[in-house]
Amino acid sequence: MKEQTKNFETKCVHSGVGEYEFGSVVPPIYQTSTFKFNSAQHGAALFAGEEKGYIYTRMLNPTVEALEDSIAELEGGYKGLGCASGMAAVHTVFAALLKTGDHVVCSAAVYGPTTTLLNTIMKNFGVETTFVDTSDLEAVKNAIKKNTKLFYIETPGNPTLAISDLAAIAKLAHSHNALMAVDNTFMSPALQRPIEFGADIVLHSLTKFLNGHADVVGGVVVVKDEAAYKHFRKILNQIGGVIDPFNSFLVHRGIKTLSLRMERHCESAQIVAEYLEKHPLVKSISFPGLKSHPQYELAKKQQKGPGGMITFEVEGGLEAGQVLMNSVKLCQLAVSLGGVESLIQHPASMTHFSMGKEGRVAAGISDGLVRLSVGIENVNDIISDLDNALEKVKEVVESALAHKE
Ligand code: LCS
Repeated sequence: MKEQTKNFETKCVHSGVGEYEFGSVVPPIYQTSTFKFNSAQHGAALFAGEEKGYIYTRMLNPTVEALEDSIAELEGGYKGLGCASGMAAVHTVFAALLKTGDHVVCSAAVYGPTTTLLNTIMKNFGVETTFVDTSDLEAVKNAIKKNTKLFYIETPGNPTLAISDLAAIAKLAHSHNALMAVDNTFMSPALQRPIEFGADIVLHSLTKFLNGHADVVGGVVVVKDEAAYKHFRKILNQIGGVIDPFNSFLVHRGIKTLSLRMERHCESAQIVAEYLEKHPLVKSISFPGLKSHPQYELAKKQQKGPGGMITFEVEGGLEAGQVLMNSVKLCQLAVSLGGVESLIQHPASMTHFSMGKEGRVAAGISDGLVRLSVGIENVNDIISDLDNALEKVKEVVESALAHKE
């Protein structure tokens, strides 16, 4: 019989799910730190890698592995490695691929702590980084050095939503014997599968769209072959930043609705972005589904949808932006993103504060920028919330103008 190839929506429901005791339909939670050996010889054989089996949860756990297999299948990779957080995943990638004397080309617009990790801990270990606008291919080419070993790309970038050409950068990386790692957090595999464009490594903060319910912190690294998997597993085992079984179970559960949620995130964010773009108090807006986005065409080529993230600036700069964030009621004023609830936050003073002003200016993150993660509530409710808050902004802007006169 021919094996049936599954479509993505079907994979979301079934990937990583096997056969279990008592006919359990979902993977059981193996909430154990360690696993009994049948004999001393069995234990020795497991440690020597001569037999397959579980030893100790930091090394591998069945509930964690079910999640890892699920994400690897969704991304089209060989295997996943579950990490304690998105930052643990970022660190695992750097620790596995870089050594003293190596150079990294990194997107300027990345999650703030990723920049800080490269600029502090990795720098202390003798790794040098050039941050460039990776949506500009010439800038990427100019940043390459003899010792460039890794191209670290976030697309769409956090928070500017600048989009980088994955296929072109992968080609560039490989022609320089370097690897390309892609942080796919903002898209999820439902909207973008970087391995299809040549990426060697894909990583995620599971905290966001993959889990989707704002109740877990986690991360994952997906690799393409067995050799890479063995190397990364060894590194992660040493670093120890692994996800635990219960959180793995929750994320795996969240993934079942990933394609449905992403459809709604994209559809609603498109409507919200079109509303904001027309609003007289919105000075600028970045959303990959708007024709005004500089990489609108590229987004259509490599993404299956625009995503659920919008960044915009209101007239009146930071002060007006703060009025907006203090006035919304449905949208929660909180960092993080990708959950069912709409969240709003201020990158310069929150998620990207650690980069410092200079880093933010170089990455195109102005003080007035506001970031919105559009949830799956009724879109009309999200728009009325923003509309009411923008009315408050109008009062502030008008009173500031009156004071000037
Ligand atoms: N990569 C991206 C693109 C992220 O947005 C984040 C977190 C991380 C990695 C790190 O993941 P974590 O360790 O938090 O699971 N981004 C956040 C944000 O924009 N607001 O709060 C967290």
